[in-house]
Amino acid sequence: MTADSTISTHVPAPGADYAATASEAYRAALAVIESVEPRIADATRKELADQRDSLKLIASENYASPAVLLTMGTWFSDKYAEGTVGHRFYAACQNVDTVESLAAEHARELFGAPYAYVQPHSGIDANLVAFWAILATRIEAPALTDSGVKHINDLSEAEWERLRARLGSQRLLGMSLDAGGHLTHGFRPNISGKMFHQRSYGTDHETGLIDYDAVRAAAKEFKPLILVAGYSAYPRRVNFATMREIADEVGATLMVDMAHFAGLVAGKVFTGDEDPVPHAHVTTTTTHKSLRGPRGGLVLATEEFAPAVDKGCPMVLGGPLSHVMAAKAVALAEARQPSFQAYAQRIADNAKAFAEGLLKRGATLVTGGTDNHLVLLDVQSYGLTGRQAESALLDSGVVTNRNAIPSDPNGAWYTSGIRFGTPALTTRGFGPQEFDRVAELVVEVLSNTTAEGTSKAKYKLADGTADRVHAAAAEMLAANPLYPGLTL
Ligand code: DSN
Repeated sequence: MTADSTISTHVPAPGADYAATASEAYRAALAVIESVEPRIADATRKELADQRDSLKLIASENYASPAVLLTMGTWFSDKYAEGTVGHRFYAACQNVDTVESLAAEHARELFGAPYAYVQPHSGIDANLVAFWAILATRIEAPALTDSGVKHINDLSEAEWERLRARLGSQRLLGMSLDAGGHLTHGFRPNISGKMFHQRSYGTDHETGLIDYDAVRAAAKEFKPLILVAGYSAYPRRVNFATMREIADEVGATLMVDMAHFAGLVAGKVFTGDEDPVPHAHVTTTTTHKSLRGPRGGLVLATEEFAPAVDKGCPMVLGGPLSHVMAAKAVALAEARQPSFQAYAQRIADNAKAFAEGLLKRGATLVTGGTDNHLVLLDVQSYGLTGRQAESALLDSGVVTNRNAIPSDPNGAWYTSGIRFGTPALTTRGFGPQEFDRVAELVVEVLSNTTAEGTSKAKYKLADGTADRVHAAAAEMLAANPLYPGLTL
């Protein structure tokens, strides 16, 4: 690791100051669960132990604070509240209105967005809300005006069928899966691929980077209604100002899926052209990745698209999970603290240190490095598939996920890559030095793993490797405990 004066310092994870109270709460909760279904109490305790004892490098995971986790376990879970704030299909939603309003206010303030919708249950749901809000605004609303009616129920059968056909024949341009795009960006196994005519833009074969001229050319030729930017396995930043220019040139709506890097946007690591919110018409995210909140989704929108986004439930969503919206409000309040900006900077610094640690030990990285929170390692030089590498790492206590690389010869199941992310271990307190050591351990595992025959799944890990790596990891994990002070 090269000395760098910009490298951030350790940022304590939220929760240490109320660990004793949280411990009491969890002990009481587990005792209650134990009395009804002891196997669930047991699995809950084991999950904490497993999370504490492994090097979690899954780029899409994190550790939410005890405050966020505790907020999810309340009677808000029992309340139906379909509709939106002040406009519910159920009575007695006054407290849910408070929760949803506060969560949305925190989201607007945190991201500087005109409008926020906090109901989506996941990233897929957030993207579905966004797609249908764009279709409703750009296709349905003008069709109603043309027919001289205010509501779809007032259309004739023939008009309705024509509108349905138009809604189902729109075009979407997004990043290809093997370049790091996401299944929900118009791919056939996901409903987005069945809804849209989809075309993909990839990355430059030499550099692995987005070629904006190629995106522009594809957009001009294909003329999509929606241009999607955002990724789940691209280790670089995106220029969203340029993406917006391209969208404007072809009359497309720019939708950005920032699920992976929302924490870096919230923490002001991505600013200016790299901050999607001022440039996109609609921005979607999950709340549980680098943003470090509860599992869920979120949509931000301009005034133009806000009314349609607001109809996400019952348009595509079931009743809102009010207990999770409450936890989103708590997590977003945490993310508005200055310490979150230091945390976000450290995520990026750690990813750089990890990438440098791999590169100096001879590894091959897609795009040659990283400038966000993730690193994509090409494991072909170790004679392994992604599946074999993932399994050998897991045997050694290193939790990752295999991932396709551009033009992957092993396809999307076995793959030739491993995706690593730094948000979770950064929450535990790992810094650049620890990440350099983690890189050393990863290379030790992969260098001591051999493929068995022609199998893409079977492998052999040299004797002693898993034990050595487990022991080294245990030292680092003990020095950076998960939920310090929390005892069950
Ligand atoms: N599961 C998330 C990820 O790992 O990127 C998104 O599908």
